[in-house]
Amino acid sequence: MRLLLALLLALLLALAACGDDGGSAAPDASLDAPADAPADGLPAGCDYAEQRDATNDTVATGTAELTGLSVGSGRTVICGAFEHTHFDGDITVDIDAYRMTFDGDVVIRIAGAGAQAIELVGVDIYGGAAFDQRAGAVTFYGDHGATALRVPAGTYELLPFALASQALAATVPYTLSIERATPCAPLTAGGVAEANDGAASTGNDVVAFPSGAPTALTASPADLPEPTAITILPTDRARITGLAADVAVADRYEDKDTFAFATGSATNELAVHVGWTGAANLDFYLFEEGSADPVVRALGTEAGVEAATFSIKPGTGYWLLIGAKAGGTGLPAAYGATLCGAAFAP
Ligand SMILES: [Ca+2]
Ligand SMILES: [Ca+2]
Ligand SMILES: [Ca+2]
Ligand SMILES: [Ca+2]
Repeated sequence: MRLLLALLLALLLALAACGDDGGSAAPDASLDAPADAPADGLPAGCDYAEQRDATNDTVATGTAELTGLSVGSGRTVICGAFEHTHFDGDITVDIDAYRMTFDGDVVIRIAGAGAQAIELVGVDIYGGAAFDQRAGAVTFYGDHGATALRVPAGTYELLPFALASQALAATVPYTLSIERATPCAPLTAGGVAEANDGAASTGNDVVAFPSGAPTALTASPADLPEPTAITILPTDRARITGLAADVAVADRYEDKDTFAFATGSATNELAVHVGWTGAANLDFYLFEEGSADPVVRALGTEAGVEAATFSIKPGTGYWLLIGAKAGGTGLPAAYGATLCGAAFAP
């Protein structure tokens, strides 16, 4: 009996060791395979490969592929493709859905050579018992797409999508990857302080947010972004501070503060954390320098923090705009923003 128990324990330990491997969850993997070898038949670098493209669109009538994957210690990779053969005549090129489990802080990314040429590529993430509660989203921008999620442990569906006004000329393979996040730890001192907002708090507004209309450059020629002189390298953290003033405006935001910065030649991801105290609702937007069309919108309603992780273009000038939502309380509010650069090999 004791021998039987020992054998059972050894078997359980072996199974547990397999479960630690960054995501090789194929149930048919043989027990004596090396811990990080891909399961039988999978392409190199893939922990799961798309199996039934024609029936995995849950936005239509399909069902998610049950990958059996969970987030492990490394990067878990799902390999799929945006098929060029089933454009729906409207805007849908291909939508695929994959079910997997994760917990806590994760980063979800999508990459694929050729995906940048498709009009809109991203990933929607759904949780809840019926997988109908949106837990997050990725937008492909630059050379990949990324987002950081903080979610309860559970099972989620990831839906990579490609949308365009016409069919693709050729199928575009993609990798959808999930790994544990390294949070952008907020800096609490120093940095570049807002300096040019003026008595009316409009000196650095730059972008207007008219109700019911798209964002636009302000009509005033007198406002300019704050020149932070920050160039974010992949390992950099930088801090910006300012004051969201209590001003009356006919706009969706009261005080808007815009800060110019640039990315280094190897920086293709950025995490931004904005923190403040009190009841104000601050949001932030990211614009390519000179444009009023946002590439990132961080519009959460959590008290005292607004944070997002996203892909970004290397060697590019950007504007970070921090705005105080109109109609709330808690202004003026002093804020600190921390920018954390990163490099991801797509
Ligand atoms: Ca599909
Ligand atoms: Ca597909
Ligand atoms: Ca200000
Ligand atoms: Ca301002």
